[in-house]
Amino acid sequence: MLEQRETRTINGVTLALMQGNIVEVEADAIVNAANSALAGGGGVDGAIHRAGGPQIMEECRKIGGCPTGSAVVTTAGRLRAKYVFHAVGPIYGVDRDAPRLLASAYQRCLDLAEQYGLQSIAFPSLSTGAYGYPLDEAAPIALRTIIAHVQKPTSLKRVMLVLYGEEAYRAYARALAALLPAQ
Ligand code: AR6
Repeated sequence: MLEQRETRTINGVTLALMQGNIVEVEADAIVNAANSALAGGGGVDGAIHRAGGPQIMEECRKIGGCPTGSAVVTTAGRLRAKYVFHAVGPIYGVDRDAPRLLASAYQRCLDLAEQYGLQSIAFPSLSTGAYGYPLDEAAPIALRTIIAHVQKPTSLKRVMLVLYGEEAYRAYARALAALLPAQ
């Protein structure tokens, strides 16, 4: 089940906090929480490749890899999206400069959305599963990066953060309330 639980409007752009499985979202681009080898894995990555089908992995193999803090583009197979942006977040406690790399992974996806002229994009909570980034530290970084981006001219009309489970949702809801009090 996918549920929209909270929204803000910034400069005409809707920022939505959703709870559920990101593969159920309909968006121009769905962001994957990938690894730098683009090798697939568990969590969001596993769910996206399972639901999207083998075409996505074929394209990942051709691309070959992606540096931490960046993202690459494939088509979206059977997902209800035009593109998958495979973003690589930092591994907490391993990668130096993790806050900057996490912000950069979100920023790169937002820049790709502009480059492709997209109206909607759905992010998972990058790095907060297998990569161990604490939700309460990651949520303000993700939200600040998105909010700052949509305060400038943009093709985007809707940016979604799809949170898996109540704990992740609450961390983002708290961070959003601190950054942008409810309207
Ligand atoms: N929809 C939305 N969010 C999800 C889903 C889903 N279907 N499944 C998990 N989450 P993770 P990372 C949440 O581990 O930390 C993979 O093996 C999850 O609860 O998917 O960036 C890759 O191949 C967590 O809050 O990504 C990489 O090797 C968040 O999504 C590595 O894990 C991110 O968890 C990437 O680790």
